[in-house]
Amino acid sequence: MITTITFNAAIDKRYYVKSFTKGEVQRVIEVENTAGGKGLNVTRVASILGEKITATGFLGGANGSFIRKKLIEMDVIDKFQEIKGETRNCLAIMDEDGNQTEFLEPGPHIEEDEFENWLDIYKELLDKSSIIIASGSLPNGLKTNTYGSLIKEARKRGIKFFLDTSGEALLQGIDEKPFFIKPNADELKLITKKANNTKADIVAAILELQHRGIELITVSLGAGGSITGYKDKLYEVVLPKVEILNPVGSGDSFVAGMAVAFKRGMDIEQAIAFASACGTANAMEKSTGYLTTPNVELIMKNIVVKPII
Ligand code: TA6
Repeated sequence: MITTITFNAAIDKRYYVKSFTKGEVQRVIEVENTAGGKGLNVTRVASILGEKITATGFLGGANGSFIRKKLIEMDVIDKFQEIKGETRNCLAIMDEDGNQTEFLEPGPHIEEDEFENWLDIYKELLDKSSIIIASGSLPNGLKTNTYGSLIKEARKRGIKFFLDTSGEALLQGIDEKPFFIKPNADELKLITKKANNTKADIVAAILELQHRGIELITVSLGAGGSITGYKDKLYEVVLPKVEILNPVGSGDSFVAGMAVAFKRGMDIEQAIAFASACGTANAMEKSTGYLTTPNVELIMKNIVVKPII
């Protein structure tokens, strides 16, 4: 079973405007509200791909109730811990030139007893999960080593832990050797404390992280594709050109695709192609953290995965 963790869930509000000018009144042409936060984007995409997902984390207030209704619609098992605080909103403003501006609220404060109650849920899910995916920022009240402590418990049970976060939470999570991470160039620089301006820099950084015990590492290069390291081999991906409608959630869709690929026993080159196709298919949709399987299949045919070493 695949379990997703979203500690800092959000209602992702997508505003489509003609043009976005600071300091002016803006009439919004189109609004879309989705169950968001990285982990819930992963949850939705993995569900569309045909997996039965258990989703956990924290939800509270009217926003939390909205998300619980969406979980029912997605046929996802809801194992979220109810909190007193209000689940946040995250705003993505898109204009007709394709520019995107995001406003990410910090989210609610998590009380100590709420986290303790959630740990009981986590312990129960450890016995049922083959893959755990934790994505996104940590809300106030959670220690920066929270992901690290969860990874430690998962590793003891041979569970593959996929971690997609940033900042101090990523740095401390890495110390506990998650199975998979997907740092972007800035996060990679934070981890290795070395420049990564060239492909050779990125290859060296990935090999260093594998040496530190992380088995699967993908460095996203945005539209330029990605470089992945697995079992002492590295692969680069050349993506087909597609019309981009909304790139928000593409990283989350990639993570969902990679986890589903490993659950289905794909070999590494198929897994990289499948995950990359999911990330690209998401960007082809106006909705955030969404894709269609026909698009994934179509893109799979046009993706090139090349071994580097
Ligand atoms: O990756 C896109 C996204 O999931 C948005 O949907 C928005 O919810 C944001 O990231 C949340 O990021 P955070 O790092 O705060 O969890």
